[in-house]
Amino acid sequence: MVTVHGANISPFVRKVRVFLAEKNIAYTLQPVNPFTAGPEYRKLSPLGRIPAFQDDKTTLADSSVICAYVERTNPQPALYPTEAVTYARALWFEEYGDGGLAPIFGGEIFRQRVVMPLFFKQQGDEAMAQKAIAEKLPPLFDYLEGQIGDNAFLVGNHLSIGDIGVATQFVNLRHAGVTPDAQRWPQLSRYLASIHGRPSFKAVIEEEEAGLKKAK
Ligand SMILES: N[C@@H](CCC(=O)N[C@@H](CS)C(=O)NCC(=O)O)C(=O)O
Repeated sequence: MVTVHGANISPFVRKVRVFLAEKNIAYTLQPVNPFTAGPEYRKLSPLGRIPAFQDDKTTLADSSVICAYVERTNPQPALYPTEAVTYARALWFEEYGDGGLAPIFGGEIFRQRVVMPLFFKQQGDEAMAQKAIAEKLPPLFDYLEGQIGDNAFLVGNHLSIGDIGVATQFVNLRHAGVTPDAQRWPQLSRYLASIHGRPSFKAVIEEEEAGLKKAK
């Protein structure tokens, strides 16, 4: 039996949940708030972050580690390309999401507009969010627009960890009321609608939207 530990609005928890859903692997989501979790949780996740993962063989932390492990234990359908260049490109897009998009989408926008008011009952820094939206998002969107072109996926002809790693970050942006302008970024908008429309993403997005609505 597989258990994922974490909160559903985390982009990294979502990355693992979508990955498991695409692999058709059943799991239980064990709720963990990383900001209030006690020292016991560090036995699962030594840095105290979410997600953590358990199956009958091991315990793991970090969404990238978890996904890479699940690919080895459950190779089909393949979510990492096998050829060297496309494999590296898929890893690059995963990192673009984790290291490039997350600090801005998460820290500067989602945290200010959603986490602070809903979960900390404090006013977020709306000026920070506005500045990030105006100045930091356009170059990130421009890059993705150029990389996607008229393709269905970022790498090759199949969904990969690169798509999951990028698209999961856009869910947090969407929760914060921001979506790329379809006039200015038509390919990115089309691409996101398609990836977020997959059953794997759709299910978690609907669950999260219901939870956020309830928390308001
Ligand atoms: N590289 C990690 C990042 C995970 C991460 O930063 N999770 C956040 C929530 S979205 C967290 O646990 N933050 C609490 C903390 O850093 O103490 C992964 O991919 O799993």
